[in-house]
Amino acid sequence: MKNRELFEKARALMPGGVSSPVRAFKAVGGEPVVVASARGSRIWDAEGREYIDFLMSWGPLILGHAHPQVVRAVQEQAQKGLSYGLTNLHEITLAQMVVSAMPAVEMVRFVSSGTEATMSAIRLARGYTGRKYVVKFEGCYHGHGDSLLVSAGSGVATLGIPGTPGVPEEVAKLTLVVPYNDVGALKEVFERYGEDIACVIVEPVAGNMGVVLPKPGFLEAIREITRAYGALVICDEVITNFRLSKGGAQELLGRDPDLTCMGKILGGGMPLGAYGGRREIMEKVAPEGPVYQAGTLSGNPLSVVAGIATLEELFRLNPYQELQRLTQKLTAGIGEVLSRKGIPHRINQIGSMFTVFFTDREVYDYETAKTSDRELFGRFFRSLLREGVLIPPAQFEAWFLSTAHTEEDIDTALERVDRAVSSL
Ligand code: KE4
Repeated sequence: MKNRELFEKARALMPGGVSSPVRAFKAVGGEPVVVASARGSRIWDAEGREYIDFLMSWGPLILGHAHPQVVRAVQEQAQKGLSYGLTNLHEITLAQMVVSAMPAVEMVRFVSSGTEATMSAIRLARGYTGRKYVVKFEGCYHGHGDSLLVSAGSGVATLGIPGTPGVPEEVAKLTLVVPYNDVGALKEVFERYGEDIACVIVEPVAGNMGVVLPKPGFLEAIREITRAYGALVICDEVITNFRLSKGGAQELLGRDPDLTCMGKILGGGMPLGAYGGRREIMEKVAPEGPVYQAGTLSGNPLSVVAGIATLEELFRLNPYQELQRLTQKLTAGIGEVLSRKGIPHRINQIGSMFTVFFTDREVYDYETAKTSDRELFGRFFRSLLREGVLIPPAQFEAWFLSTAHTEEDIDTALERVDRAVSSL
């Protein structure tokens, strides 16, 4: 059955034919792809067409699709049961691996998604400080929790959704939004609300307005200002945990956060999130403390063994330099093609994640990210898809490489990029 027919069936049964908005290709046009299988750096649609994959399921698959060790771990665990509803051996193993890898995390609580991690961390920060305001940065996306769908990035930005339909203004007004990388604006909001601000939540490297890097001093300023006012820093590492280094962005960029949110790579492609941080804060979480958070499938053994297998292989390989080298080869090649065609562009890259913006402006926050020519991005996306390259179907997202992407994959991808750009 063709993608189109399948998608029509999907659309009749699920809003937009998808289980998550960005998968509907609304921002880029063209026929959404229905996936049949994937392995390593490749993914196949229902029509048997093969793509080199730089979407990589939005970040979890740093070892590539269907890594044998991860698949084997899940298969073996499945024989022993899919869910117990009580603490299982593997949760203890993974909790130890997380605490050992991220010094700012002394205790951790597993949940089933990044959204659950961030919404729980916000509740914990409010419960611990007794304060109600939350500060986030424009264009950052922290999942679809009510308090965080205010001027969010990712799918909210991509679809141009105002960000708060269904979220009462009484809730939305407790979220204060400032531009990313704008220390002055952050200082102003603290001068006005400081004593009532529970926390600042930040993507230490933004991935949801496209990749945007923190300017020197930005993360330090967040730490200093929050400390001065007694507010907590929540570092949202759902994308960056184990992506940029074993200790995530905070290992590279320091600034010991009070709480850290994790997901994606943590579960190796299975549903898993976590939040953790300083023991004196985490001990406020039920049943130890009064801040309630729960979940039937939290710490699920299948997800946890997938995470353990992923991190064990990742730590054994320590592939970060090689991932950076291959990624920079790809971004340099894309830059050459676009320059040769006289197409204005900016490529923001760190480690194995990057975004191509079609603008001649430096992109350092959401406003400058929005100067990208999104109509051109849509044509670029569709042209790449025709050539057999899958990238995120949205401008305000990150492309990802994995240890399964080879030198040949990058060379082939660059040939396909050249053909795709020629037909723009
Ligand atoms: P999930 O609930 O989607 O597992 O995680 C939410 C989340 C939290 N924090 C950050 C920094 C995130 O990037 C995300 C989710 N990322 C999006 C894409 N950038 C997931 C893709 C989607 O929404 O379908």
